[in-house]
Amino acid sequence: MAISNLQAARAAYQPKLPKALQGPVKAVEGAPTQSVGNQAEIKELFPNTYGMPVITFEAGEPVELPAFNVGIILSGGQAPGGHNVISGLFDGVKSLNPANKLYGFILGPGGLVDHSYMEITSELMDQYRNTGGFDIIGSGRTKLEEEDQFEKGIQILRELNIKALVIIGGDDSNTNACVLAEYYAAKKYGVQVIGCPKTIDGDLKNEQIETSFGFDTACKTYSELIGNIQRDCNSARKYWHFIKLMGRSASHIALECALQCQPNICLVSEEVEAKAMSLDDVVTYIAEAVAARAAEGNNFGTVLIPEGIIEFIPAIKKLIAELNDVLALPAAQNITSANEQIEFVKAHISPDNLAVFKSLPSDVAAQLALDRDPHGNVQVSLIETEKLLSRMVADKLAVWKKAGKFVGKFGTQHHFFGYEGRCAAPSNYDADYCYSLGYNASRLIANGKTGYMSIIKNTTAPAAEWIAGGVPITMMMNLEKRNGKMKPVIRKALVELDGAPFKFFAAHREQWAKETAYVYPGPIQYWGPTEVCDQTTKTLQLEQAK
Ligand code: FBP
Repeated sequence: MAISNLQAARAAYQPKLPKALQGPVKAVEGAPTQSVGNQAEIKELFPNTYGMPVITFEAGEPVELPAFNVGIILSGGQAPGGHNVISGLFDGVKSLNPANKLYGFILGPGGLVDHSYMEITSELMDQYRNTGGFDIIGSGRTKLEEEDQFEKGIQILRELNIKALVIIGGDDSNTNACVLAEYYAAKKYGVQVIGCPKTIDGDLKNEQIETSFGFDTACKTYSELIGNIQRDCNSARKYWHFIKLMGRSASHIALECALQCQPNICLVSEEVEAKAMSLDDVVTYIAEAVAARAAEGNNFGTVLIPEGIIEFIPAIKKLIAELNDVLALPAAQNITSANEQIEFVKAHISPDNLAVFKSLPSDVAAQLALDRDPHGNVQVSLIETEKLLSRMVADKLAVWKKAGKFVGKFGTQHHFFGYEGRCAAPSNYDADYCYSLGYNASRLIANGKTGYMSIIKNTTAPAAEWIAGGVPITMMMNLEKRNGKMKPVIRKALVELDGAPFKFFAAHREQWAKETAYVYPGPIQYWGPTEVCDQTTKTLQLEQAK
């Protein structure tokens, strides 16, 4: 396989580990835990994996373990550092006993069900150390939730003599990991299941999980691109750039990029919802900033838009909630064409929601009415909100121009950044964090744990001071409506409006809107001064400074 010089040099990088993981460990157990919501219901659904303690690893005595095999699955969207989780797990498992084997299931959870797998050998592993992407075994979005799938899984796990399965995924995939752990525990199948917190979206975080891996590198990659656009924008001074950023419902990516780049405008979906803003309010907010800059002779600027914003406009949120229920009706399951689906939706939603539905541009309305992803989420990455908003701002400015309220020009460019960052070569932070998460998972396995997520904390400190351990997945759960039914799920972390990152942004945004206060972060650096190469996200720095 041909590789770039950077990849060759990066392959030699040895990721750092927390001190506690550098030798034999002992597991220190905290107090029994409770789920974050619906405690009685979650306890009943997870009788074997509920209430377990949080675990912290400390230096311990060496123990000899018989050889065992481990399986690994990459689930959902790609995130930088996935290969390092695998290399950390590989090295951790081999350090316990060189005869241990690691098997990768191909193309996500579907590989477990279809018995599609490969052994990850040391030669194979070495080609992927510190690289971006999930291509070593591929990823997929098959949802593991049926007993039939779990039973097919156990057949291959037994055939390969696999003692533990590590599932690398976001909130939905880790919810499924927990359901699988519970099922295998209840059946006394003797297979452990461990999760790993992945997603560029940054919405899998809480008291125990500081950040999901990949968020750091993805945001740095998007910020480099936004910075480049801002330089171009400030050089030509003739365009407003509308930049949509991935992140599903949460605005963490947009907010982090705003903290790094200081654009003129950054919308935060969670704020739009809290202020009960209508689509017209959002458009007016942008148009006013455009008009104010135009009055100073600045007919250019940048607007960051979180991809999920449309879901947070209260009237549209209400519409989506009803659409989800309607699309889950048995009669909707046999629809084969998009047109039929839209007509079905129109015939079944309430008059209020129908009015909102009809008021939306037809392409956006159609998108909201079309299929959900396997976890029941609206596929917001497919909705062209950046074009929708800029079109509506242009219309408003045209009206204001006639009334003498707008004196400038409004030329636009549109961008959507998502896929560009999901497979970037991991930053030093993600390389170390991911390797530690994987290595740590091997210690959770060796300690016989199941239904836990691998966690590494204190990550704004140097890596040696990081704290390694495990959190029971049930601790993060509550009940939420999915595909029309109440389901146990890990609670998604949205941007907190009273949190330090948003407060910092809110304190500066007026100045950034008026002035041209752009910051140009430049590309991720791997070698050089620590303040350039080893900084965590601004979000994490602000959160941990409190
Ligand atoms: P995960 O939640 O699986 O980590 O995926 C994140 C994400 O990149 C979202 O930001 C985006 O909305 C979605 O995946 C796009 O999905 P797909 O890769 O299926 O197009």
